[in-house]
Amino acid sequence: MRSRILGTAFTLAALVGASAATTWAYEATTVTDGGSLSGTVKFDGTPPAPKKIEVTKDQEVCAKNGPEITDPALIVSSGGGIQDVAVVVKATKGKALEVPTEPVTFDQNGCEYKPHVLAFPAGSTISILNSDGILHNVHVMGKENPEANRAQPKFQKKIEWKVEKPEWPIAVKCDAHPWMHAYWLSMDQPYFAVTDADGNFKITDIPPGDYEVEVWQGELGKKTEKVTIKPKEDTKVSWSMGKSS
Ligand SMILES: [Cu+2]
Repeated sequence: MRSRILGTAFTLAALVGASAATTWAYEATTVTDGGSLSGTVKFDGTPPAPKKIEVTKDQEVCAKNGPEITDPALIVSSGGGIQDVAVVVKATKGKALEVPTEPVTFDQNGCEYKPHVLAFPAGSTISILNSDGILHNVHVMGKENPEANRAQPKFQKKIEWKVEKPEWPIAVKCDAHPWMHAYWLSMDQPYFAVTDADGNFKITDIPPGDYEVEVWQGELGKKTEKVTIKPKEDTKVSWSMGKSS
């Protein structure tokens, strides 16, 4: 009996030690009176015209979704909303960060990455699809996570890739098609969103309180906003970013 108790105590100590070494500051709790944060991120000033990319290779496949590829680096809707902006509430506790049981899809289609900005919980497996049937070369430029560079030949429809550590943004490039670029955001807490084509986002179940919110866009950089989340209420915001902000 005594040895069993000692054994249990030792196991617990080992687990505590292990988790202290591998987890981060975020604490999962039950959220019963959470509020939400929703709104739009708009371009400050006159929106730039979408940049067209010159396709210099594999023209027949790369043009399959249309004769031209629009550079995804900065896309502003007719209403001024910015697509692919990351909105990250800097929460230290709240609902659990749930790693998806199914892989998260990241496609290469018409020599474009879909989506341009992919946000997911740290620990997720990314399923990198090759819908083009040509050689792509996925170059994931992690700093906290290992940098990795893998050719994906035309016959290889899928590569699965686990991103263990929180880190954002992680630049992703194709070494075969220099215009292909994207970002992966591996998050250490669940209160994040990426804006849609109209610049809209919504984040739910946030514990009431005051927060800083990081707003990031690949071309425009990062800025910090402040919000107050009230119990069971939606806090609506309209933020802007520009070349100089
Ligand atoms: Cu490619």
